[in-house]
Amino acid sequence: MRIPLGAGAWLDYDPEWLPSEEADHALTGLRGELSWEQREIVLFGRRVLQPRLIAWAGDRAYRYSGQTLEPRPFTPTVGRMLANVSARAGMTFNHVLVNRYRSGEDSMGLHSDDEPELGPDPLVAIASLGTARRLVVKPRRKQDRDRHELSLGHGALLVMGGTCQRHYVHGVPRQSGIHGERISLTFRYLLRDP
Ligand SMILES: O=C(O)CCC(=O)C(=O)O
Repeated sequence: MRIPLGAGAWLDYDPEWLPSEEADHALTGLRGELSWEQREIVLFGRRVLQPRLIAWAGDRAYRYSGQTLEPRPFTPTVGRMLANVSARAGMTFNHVLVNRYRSGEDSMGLHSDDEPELGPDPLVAIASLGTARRLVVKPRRKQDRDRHELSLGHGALLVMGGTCQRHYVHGVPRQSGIHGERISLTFRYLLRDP
C-alpha cells in the first residue's frame, strides 16, 4: 500500500510481506547468527547507552549518532533478507542495521536517515520480525500536521522513499505492556565510507 506524504515523500507499507514461516525462520537465524551489542551514542552532547541491542552487516562503515559501525560480513540470514528486500524494493542495498527491541521498554528516538554517505533522498527499507511495534512518522517541521503511526508486525516491510528523510522523522517509541521481542532490519545504500 502506497501512503503519499507531503512534499514528495512517500511510504510503501506491506504488513504481510514475508510469509510467517519464513519470518519465523529469519527471526531464529538472526538471534543466533549475529553479535549483539548495546552501544553508547551521543545524544544532545551526552554519551548514553542506546535503549536496544544492535548488530549490523555491510561492505562499508556506517557512521551515525557519533558512532562508527565498521564493515562486517553478511550472515546467511541477513544475506537472504537482503536479496528478498532488494527484489521487492527494486534496488540494491549494501548495509543492514539490525535493531533488537527486547521489550516495550526498548525504543528508538525520532530521527531522519540523512547522513551524507546516503546521498540526497535515499530509499530506506525496514523489515520487521517478532512482536509488533508502532513506528511513528511525522514532519520535521513542528507546524506541519501529517503524523502517521504504522504497526510493524512479524513479516512487515516498510519502504521510505522520495523526500521522506528530508522532510520527515521516524522512530519507535516506548510502548508499555509489550513484553515480547522485536527485531528490525534497516536496509540502506551507502555511497562511500564516512
Ligand atoms: O526499528 C525500526 O523499525 C526503525 C529502525 C530505524 O529507524 C533505523 O534503523 O533508522
